[in-house]
Amino acid sequence: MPDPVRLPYSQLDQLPDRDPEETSEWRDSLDAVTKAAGPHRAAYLMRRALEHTARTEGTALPSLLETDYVNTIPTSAEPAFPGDEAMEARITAWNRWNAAAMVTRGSALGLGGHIATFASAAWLYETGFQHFFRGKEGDGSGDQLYIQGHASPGVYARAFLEGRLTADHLDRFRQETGGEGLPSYPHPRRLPWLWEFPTVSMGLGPLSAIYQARFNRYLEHRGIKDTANSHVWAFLGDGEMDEPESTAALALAGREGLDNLTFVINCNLQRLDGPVRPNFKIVQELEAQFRAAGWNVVKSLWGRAWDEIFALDTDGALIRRLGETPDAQFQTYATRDAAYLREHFFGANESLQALAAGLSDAKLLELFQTSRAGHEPRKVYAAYKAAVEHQGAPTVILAQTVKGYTLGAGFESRNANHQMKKLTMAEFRTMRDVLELPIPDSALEGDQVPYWRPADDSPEMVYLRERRAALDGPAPARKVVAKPLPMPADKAFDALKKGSGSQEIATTMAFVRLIKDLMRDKETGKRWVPIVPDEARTFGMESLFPTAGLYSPKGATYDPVDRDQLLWYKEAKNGQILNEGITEAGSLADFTAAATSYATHGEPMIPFYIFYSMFGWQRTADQFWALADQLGRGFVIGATAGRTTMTGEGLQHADGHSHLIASTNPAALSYDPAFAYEVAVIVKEGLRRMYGPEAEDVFYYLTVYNETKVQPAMPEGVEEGILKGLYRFNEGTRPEADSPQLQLLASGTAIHWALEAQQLLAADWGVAADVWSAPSWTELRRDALECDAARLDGDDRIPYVTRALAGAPGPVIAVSDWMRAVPDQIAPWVEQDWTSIGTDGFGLSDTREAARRHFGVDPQSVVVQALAALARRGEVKPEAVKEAKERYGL
Ligand SMILES: Cc1ncc(C[n+]2csc(CCOP(=O)(O)OP(=O)(O)O)c2C)c(N)n1
Ligand SMILES: [Mg+2]
Repeated sequence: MPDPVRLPYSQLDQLPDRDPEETSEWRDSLDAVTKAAGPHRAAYLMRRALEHTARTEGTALPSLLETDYVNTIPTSAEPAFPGDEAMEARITAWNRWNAAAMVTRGSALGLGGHIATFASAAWLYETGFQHFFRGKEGDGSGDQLYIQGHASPGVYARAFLEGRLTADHLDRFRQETGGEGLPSYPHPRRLPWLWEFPTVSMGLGPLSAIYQARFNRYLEHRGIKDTANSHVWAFLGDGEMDEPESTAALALAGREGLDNLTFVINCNLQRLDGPVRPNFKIVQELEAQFRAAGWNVVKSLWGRAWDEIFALDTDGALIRRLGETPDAQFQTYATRDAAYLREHFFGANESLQALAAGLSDAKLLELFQTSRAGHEPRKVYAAYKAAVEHQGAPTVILAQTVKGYTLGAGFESRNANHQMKKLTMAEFRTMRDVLELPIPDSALEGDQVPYWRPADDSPEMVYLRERRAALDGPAPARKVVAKPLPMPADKAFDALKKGSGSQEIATTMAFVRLIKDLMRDKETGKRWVPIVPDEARTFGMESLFPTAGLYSPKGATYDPVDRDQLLWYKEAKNGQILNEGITEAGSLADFTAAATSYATHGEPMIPFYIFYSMFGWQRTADQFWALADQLGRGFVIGATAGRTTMTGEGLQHADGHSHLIASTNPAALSYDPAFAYEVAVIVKEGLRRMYGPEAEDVFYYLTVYNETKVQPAMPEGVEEGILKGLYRFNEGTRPEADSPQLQLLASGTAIHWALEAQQLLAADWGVAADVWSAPSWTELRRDALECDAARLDGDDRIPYVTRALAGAPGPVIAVSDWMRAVPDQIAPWVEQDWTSIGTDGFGLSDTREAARRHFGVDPQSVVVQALAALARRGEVKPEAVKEAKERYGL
């Protein structure tokens, strides 16, 4: 059977042809046009017909996904340019110069940097700085700028002109260890007064920008802050668009009509190694993708030099040729002479040959080498204005540029230019001439190229300052206005500290109950931002639906299926819960926006993002890294944690390692609480450390389990131990005065295996074991590392873990539902004999008991390991291990 989808559309159309004669008349007239005036004319008429029909009321036609390879806004439709173009050209030229100079000067030390990216994008940034980007001195929020990482030298150069940085700073580009250095890329953690958003791990910027724009709406709809004036600008490379994260949330932005968001994609057609789409057209591909996702697309491709030849293109031959030329060919054209252009581009047909015959060689070179819309402030301004004024959809500007523009023939359009880190003095002299900078030859004779800045009272500097003042001060800028949150009342925490009586509850449930209570707090309740990627029911959070509501900018435009039930799925415009659907990356982007709202908007929010622990750190560790760079604060909850605790889900669900990944992130404080009261103590301390008067730039990672257990009441005096990561939960009793003794350390749900092993050891082997809860192996290790470092400086601090265990008799056995490397983190500072057991290897699906036996972490296996440790010390007889194995069937 032939593939039915390949049939002509006329045969697939579900609407019957009511008048085949009329249909064929239409077809015939199109044929006639094609014959008489060519296919381009026929296509033109079709487009006009589509447009006309779409405008007729009641006719829904799909819009075209691709337009011609020309500017969306023709010169005739450009708005008046409100700036002084010559003045701005001089300022841009300084920035180009200083950016290239700072990288070149640093390259002498072998430090590296990038020149070609900013060179191609200079006007894209400058037009924003002069006319659009709002600083924070107005409403405290301003615009949010996601700057392309490799363009940062240009942003530093501008900050230098503005007087925010000195020449000394520029000379400390990429030399951060001595203080006052400038980080290679936008890193808020390294330069927190300037950078707001880390972008250089490509793909994360665009994803974050979309969720930032959405979070701005959330803050507004929830009545927390009016963010209507904030615009999110994301500057991206065309190569960067290949990262899956770059396009992952386009549909969300389109669906929610985020007209407070603009993507500016610098389409220089090159990435690091070579062309982005050698045989294809990246601009056209992106146009179709963005349009399909509901975005407003503005293509800014050609400079004004092209206008006069477009006017000569009466039969559309030029537009067709532009449309069929692959990107890598354009790159080549930009480096060839006029004869090559006449032969290869215009030689394609007579029409084009005739067109080129009327053009000078100089004109041809101008067209192909430099005339790009992204190099012309009027065209960039027109695109930006269209973007900020467009309503109901986000805008993407596809700006065509030449990579390395103004850096001379050695750079422009060259495949290797991304990694070229310096200009020779001769190249600087040429650049000076091209940019018409008043730098005397004498200044370009030494071996170091100088920075250059006009006098403070020069018209350029006055203009620059006036423009920034009109736009609410400098940008990018990060500002933290201290606004500590009051601590919620103890009641909510106390409920957990009392224990669950005879009721069995999982730590996940305990956590959810706690948060539910905290969300009722009068002062801070509304600041909680619950985030969950479609697993709320799994974690028992559906009880939050009707009370907190699920955020939806449209509210609910339908009659909910479960409206008559208690726990109905209540969507609301002011809903508090962000349920993103199945996207951990999107949820973490949400979290990042909420976790940094204290700085971005001066409004501290308390996000908690709860996920299947396996799909958090493992999938999105790099985003957690960016979150830490961005100084985010909040609670991250890995639920259904542990390799063996979730029954039956198996290899790809069974997380036995996220704590190890989390331990690699210096801003993440990781905890694996065993009991509900530990959760309460940790969350309370988290609120104090992240939202109190001396707020720290950290976030918390807690793992919670779905195994129901009786939760004990909190013993006296254990709070410090919980927070530091270790405390003795109970002591074993020695049946005889000389019974062997040992220490069982456990975290998370493994505490219950240790407690059972404690009983077996006493009953079956006459061994007394103390049981310790270790809520944070990672924090214990960090403390120990700090102590080691302090010791080198003569400060004899003893690690907490060593002190806590000091004098505890017998060997130490550590057990958890994580791989051994997690508890092994503390082994060097434990003076006793050390054994760890854990769940190394791939998970599998089975009952909890069977899985634990398989990994050798169930209570009986703990007993065997304990006996082995004692046997090694001669404290039990050597045969005890074998006997125990037989007795327990291991
Ligand atoms: C996730 C990630 N992978 C790789 C890189 C290394 N890298 C930096 S820039 C670059 C090429 C960028 O090309 P494009 O996005 O087109 O930017 P352009 O400089 O051309 O504007 C690469 C591969 C990175 N920074 N991040
Ligand atoms: Mg590129």
